[in-house]
Amino acid sequence: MKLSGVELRRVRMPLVAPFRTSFGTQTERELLLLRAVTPSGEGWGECVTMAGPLYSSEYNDGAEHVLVNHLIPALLHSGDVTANKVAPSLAKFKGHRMAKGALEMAVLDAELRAADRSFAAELGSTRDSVPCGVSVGIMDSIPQLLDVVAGYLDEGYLRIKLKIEPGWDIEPVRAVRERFGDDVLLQVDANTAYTLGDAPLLARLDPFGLLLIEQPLEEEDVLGHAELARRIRTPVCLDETIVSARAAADAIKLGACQIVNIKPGRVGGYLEARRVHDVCAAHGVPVWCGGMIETGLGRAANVALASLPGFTLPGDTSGSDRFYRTDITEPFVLDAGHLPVPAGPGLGVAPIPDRLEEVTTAKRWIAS
Ligand code: OSB
Ligand code: MG
Repeated sequence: MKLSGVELRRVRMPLVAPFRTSFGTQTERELLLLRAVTPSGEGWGECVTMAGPLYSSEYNDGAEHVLVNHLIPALLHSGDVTANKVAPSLAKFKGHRMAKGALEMAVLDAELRAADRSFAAELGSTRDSVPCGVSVGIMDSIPQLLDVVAGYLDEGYLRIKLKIEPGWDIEPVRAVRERFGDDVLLQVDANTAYTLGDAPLLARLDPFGLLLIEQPLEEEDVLGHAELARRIRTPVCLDETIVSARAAADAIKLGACQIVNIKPGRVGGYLEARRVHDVCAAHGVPVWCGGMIETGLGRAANVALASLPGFTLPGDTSGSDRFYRTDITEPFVLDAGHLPVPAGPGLGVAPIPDRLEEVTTAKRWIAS
């Protein structure tokens, strides 16, 4: 497949409500979209970086810079392009996995659309719908949290994830358990907000029967997570630490995690995400699909990935209306706690042109 060029768009979309995590509060989603253009059609990629380097070291302006000045030119000069060749063609550039993943996604979408084949079929899907969870931000008060959780349970979400940080951990978990009971699938996500010295505090979550605690310690602290996993009963799940299939294999071998959150952008794309799935499956480690507040484009691909057999826990694959009043694609709508796996060619969804123009703040075209 010849790559004629890539259009890069900056997009800004308001969130339905502020989303607060241990690393900050977001009221809007600023993101990069890529459109890979080939003689046989086009494909869409979504970059999961955010405005600032708070979740990981990557961020929008950095991703745009490396895409425009390094990654896209290298791909344009690499001859015929296939999705499988994107990562090897870009391997000499260190890091920037989210930017690389977005470019690979755009090429993969173009390739699959041209071949009339879906992301799900290509990745190895074994289901036509996936069970969905929802990520609940840090709130100003416990009553407010309980109202928000009640709303999501009414909507049919099958699993609740509470964002936690020091000072907002034991009490919100206790309150949700007391109000909604022990049968609710419940887990927490710290986004690196704790240290190993907090092990006695985190052990106080043990009685609440959580599915998992996600990324309690900093990204590089693999041995710290292994030690923490020995000191608490809640299973440890890693998010930020797992930047590749190799990182997953190492973390599992060192006892740093019993469960893995797979986010395609964080590991450099959907093809590496499948390899993370395969490594975890080979070790009997359950995985689930994380989210990065994606538009319908990234959400479509995430739902496809989440339909692989090793995804045995509900993911952060919520409906479009969890974050957006109006999405740029047809919205993903929950049906009895599940989302349908798109079956059409490529992502199975595409931006609605007028809607995309409304949220686009800048556009540039990169060709050789
Ligand atoms: O750590 O999982 C995370 C959102 C942005 C950055 C990091 C995370 C999250 C979420 C929301 O928890 C996931 C989603 O529903 O998109
Ligand atoms: Mg997380």
